[in-house]
Amino acid sequence: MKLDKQSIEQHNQGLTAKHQRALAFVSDDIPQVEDIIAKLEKFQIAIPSWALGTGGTRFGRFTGKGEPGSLEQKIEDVGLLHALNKSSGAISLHIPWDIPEDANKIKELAASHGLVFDAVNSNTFQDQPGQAYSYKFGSLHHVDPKVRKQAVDHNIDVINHGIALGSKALTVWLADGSSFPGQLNFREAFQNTLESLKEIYAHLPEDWKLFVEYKAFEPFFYSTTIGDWGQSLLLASKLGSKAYTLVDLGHHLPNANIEQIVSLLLMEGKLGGFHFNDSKYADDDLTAGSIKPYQLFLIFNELVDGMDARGIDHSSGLGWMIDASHNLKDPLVDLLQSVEAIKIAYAQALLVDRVALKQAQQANDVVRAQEILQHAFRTDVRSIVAEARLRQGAALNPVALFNELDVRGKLIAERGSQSVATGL
Ligand code: LRH
Ligand code: MN
Ligand code: MN
Repeated sequence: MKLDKQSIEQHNQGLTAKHQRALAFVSDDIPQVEDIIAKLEKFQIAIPSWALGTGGTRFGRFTGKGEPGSLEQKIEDVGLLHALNKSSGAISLHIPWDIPEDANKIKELAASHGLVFDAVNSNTFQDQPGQAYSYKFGSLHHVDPKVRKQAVDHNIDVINHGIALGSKALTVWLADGSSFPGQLNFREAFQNTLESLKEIYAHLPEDWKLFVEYKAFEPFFYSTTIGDWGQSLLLASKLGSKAYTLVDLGHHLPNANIEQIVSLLLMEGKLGGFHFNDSKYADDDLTAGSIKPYQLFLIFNELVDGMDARGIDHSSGLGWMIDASHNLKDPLVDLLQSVEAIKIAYAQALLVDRVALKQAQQANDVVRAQEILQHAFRTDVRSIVAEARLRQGAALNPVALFNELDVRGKLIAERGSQSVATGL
């Protein structure tokens, strides 16, 4: 299904008066509001192909209906999101979960929804049917060179799929690690990973990037071979100028100061991009901004502080993506909420009075510095984000319109009510 312009316009008309009141009220105190709206209009956040169906925990999956069963339907879903918010104009594929059989056809279909292809993701954390060697004990770090070669070849294959689709980056996330002390030699595992990544790096086209994603633990519980930003940065630095560290917000040990990590990676020119999600405990993969919105704001505060002159949209070269899992909410609604939370955090970060903050820092005026940040964070910028959407022809309230139009009901009518994820 596709959303027609008329339904969006009709929805917007119904909300215009209320929206204008809220916008006028907040804009009164924000002289640079037009600049903020222009920046929000440009900002796009990619949707991963694996987030469109029901996710789960290792204890179960609860079925969703009308979920996409093919790559074509996943593209259709991202197209719906993009029509509703005009901020989800890219899709990120996980291979082999989503193999584009006919790249040109898939590209054309995506383009018909206004979508491009973001980073491609390799998968050496699961065994695939017919695969010669198992990844039970790791992939790029494996003690057996034959396993490493299989994993390297898979990554090269993923790059080739990405080239055909017009992607410009490969994201490598490894489950490689150990669950018991003594199980592996840390240095050898790291060296093997580096050597394997070098082989993959050698196949990157000139204008591509390699994102090295880190994760503190899980699926292994004693060590992860790329366990934190230091290890990722070490690899990225040794690999070369096309390699960067990717920050997944859920991949840190509890209470890590992610905004500080972001600021230093940015300073070093090694920040590749983000996988946005939120968590209370670890890799909970919850809706962005649902648990720690202040942290999300502080991350954007560092981004704006470090690179606002360049602008932080896609032209900055950073990868912006959601990486969440949906077990309770409709995945499409959840993704709309995540995109909204990210844009709110960005808008709030643009409000920070940087001159005053600098002065407060220079004067060690702790109270003033806190006031400045919290003033921005506590400003209700929702109407500013909505105005950016309105100007792009998207919905003033995407979640409300999704429900008004019964989008899920229509998808169920089209695709059937059997869950693709569980067959129930
Ligand atoms: C690992 C991860 C990584 C994978 C995705 C499915 O926890 O965040 O980015 O590619 O989940
Ligand atoms: Mn991730
Ligand atoms: Mn994760």
